[in-house]
Amino acid sequence: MNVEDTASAIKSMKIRGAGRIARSASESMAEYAKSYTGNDKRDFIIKLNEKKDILLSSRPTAVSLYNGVMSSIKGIDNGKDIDDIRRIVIENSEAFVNNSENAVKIIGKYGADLVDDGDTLLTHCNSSAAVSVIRTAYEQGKDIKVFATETRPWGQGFITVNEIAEAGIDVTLVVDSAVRSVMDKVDKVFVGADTITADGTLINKIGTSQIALIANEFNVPFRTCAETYKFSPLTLKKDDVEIELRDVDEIIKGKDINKKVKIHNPVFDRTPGKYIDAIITERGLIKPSDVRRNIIEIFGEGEQ
Ligand code: RI2
Repeated sequence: MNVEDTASAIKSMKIRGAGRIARSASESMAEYAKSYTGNDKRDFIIKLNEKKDILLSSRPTAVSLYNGVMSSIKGIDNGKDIDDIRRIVIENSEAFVNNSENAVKIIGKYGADLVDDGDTLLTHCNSSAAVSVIRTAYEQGKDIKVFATETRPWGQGFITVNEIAEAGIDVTLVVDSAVRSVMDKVDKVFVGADTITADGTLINKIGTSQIALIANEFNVPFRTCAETYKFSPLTLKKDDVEIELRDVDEIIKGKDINKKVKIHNPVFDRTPGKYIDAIITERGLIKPSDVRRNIIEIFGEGEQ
């Protein structure tokens, strides 16, 4: 898919999930590099940067998109000629996508090692990384049950319950507001991540922070499953991550509602690191207090 179509599919959530949007954006940069027919190296670099900006403007919150796109154009300024720059972008994109897919599998394994036979798990929204943990635990022969939230307003929980049921796992769908009423039956919570800031704050689907608070109240371990490209180098100096506000129609379409009612539709919320027992990454388990050091190791200190 070309860059413009990919950006539009990300905006309209035809492509969704922090990992998926990052991979498809990176792949579309490679598609653009393949299709470039000009013969001016400087023009090629300018156009690649324009395409980067189109993708980055499609959704504001998940840093995975930023990291995926930026890694696909890494080193283009050092490209010798157009063919060399093309090769760099294609190879960067292939490496990003492969590493991303592998990371989800590795996270599945690390997360599953934390699950005990007989556990009841709870998850929110639809996270490939969290589902990978649940599936892997089941494939290890553990007898598990899962609660999954509906996840208003988009209802991505329906995707999750179908994926889990198709894998043969016992799964129960609950509305978001039922989390506290079932937490006494839950042994562990696993959710995904859109962005993890340098101070270890998790930014994930709206409702996540309430689940973390309830898990904390019940002494249930709360863990987020996050490939390290969900870590934000942009927050090393300043945390000004924008929480996306989406069209209010996502909430009220088809509903009988007085025109004077104001609607607020934030898509993500912030869970402070103190409520997170561990971040499960492809590098292993990371404490929220160690995120800053990991960001510097992975991305360097220079990113703004
Ligand atoms: P994976 C999703 O966002 C959810 O917030 C989910 O937890 C997160 O991306 C991570 O998903 P949205 O795109 O990368 O549905 O683990 O708004 O698949």
